[in-house]
Amino acid sequence: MMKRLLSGLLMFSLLLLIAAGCNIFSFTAPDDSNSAKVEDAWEALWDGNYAEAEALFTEVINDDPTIARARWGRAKARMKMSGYSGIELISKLSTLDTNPAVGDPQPLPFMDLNTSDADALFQSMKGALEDIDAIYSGVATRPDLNAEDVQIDYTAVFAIQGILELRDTNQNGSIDSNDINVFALFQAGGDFEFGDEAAWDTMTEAEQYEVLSSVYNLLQTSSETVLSLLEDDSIPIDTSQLDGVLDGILGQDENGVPTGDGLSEYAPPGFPWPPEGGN
Ligand SMILES: [Ca+2]
Repeated sequence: MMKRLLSGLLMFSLLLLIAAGCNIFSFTAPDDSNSAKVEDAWEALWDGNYAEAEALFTEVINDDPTIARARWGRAKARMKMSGYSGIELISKLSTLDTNPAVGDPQPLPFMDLNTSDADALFQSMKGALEDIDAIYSGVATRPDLNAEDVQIDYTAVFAIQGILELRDTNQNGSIDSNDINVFALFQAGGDFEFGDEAAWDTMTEAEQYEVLSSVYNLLQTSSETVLSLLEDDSIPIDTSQLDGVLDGILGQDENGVPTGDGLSEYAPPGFPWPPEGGN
C-alpha cells in the first residue's frame, strides 16, 4: 500500500517535472535569444533610445512575427520617434470643438505641419498601425497581450492615419510635394470641410473618391474602438469628445446613422457611399 502510494507520488512528481519542463521549453527555449533581445529593446525604449529599440524589436519580429511584446514595443518606439504617444495623439483630436455653437472652423491636426514633418509622422503611424493591428487582430499574442491592452494605441493610430491620409492626395503612401494640401478643417458643431476647395477641385473624381474612402475606412475602424473605450474609466482622456470628432468627419450621428454631412458631402456622385470594404 505504502509502496503504491510512494510510486504514485513519484509518478506524479515526474509528470509535474515533465509538464513544467514542457512549459519552460515551449515558452523560452525556441526564442531564448529573442526574449533577451526583447527585454534589451524595452530597456532602450525606456531610456529614450528609440532608434536602437526599434532596430532590436525589428530583428525579433523578422525572426518571429507573433511575439506581441516586440510588436507593441516597436509600435511605441515608432510613435515616440514621431514625437507623440497614443494618449497625446488622441488628446490632440479630442480638443476639437464638437459643441453645436457657431464658431470659426479649426484646422484638423497635422494640416499645418510642413510636408516632411507630416510625412515622418505618416510613416511612423503606418509602421505602428501594422504592429498594433497584428496584436489587436490576434496574429501576435505572445506572451499574453491582447486587443484590450492595445486599445488606446489602436484607436489613436487609426484615427491619426485617417487624418493624415487627407495629405496623401495622390494616395501613393507618402506625403510629399506631389500632394496638394487641401487644409481640412473641422467646424465647431462637428462638420468637416476643405479649407482649400479650389485645390480639392483640381483632383479627378476617382482621386477624390480614393482619398475619401481611405480616410473613411480608417476613421470608421477607430470610431468602432472608441465605443469600447467609453466604458473604461481608467483612460485619462475624454473619449466621448473624440467620438464626436470622428462622427463629425465620418458624417454620422452617435448611432452610426449617416447625417449626409462630413466626408459624404465631398463624395463624387456615381461612387458608392459609404465606401465598401475596410482595411
Ligand atoms: Ca503622396
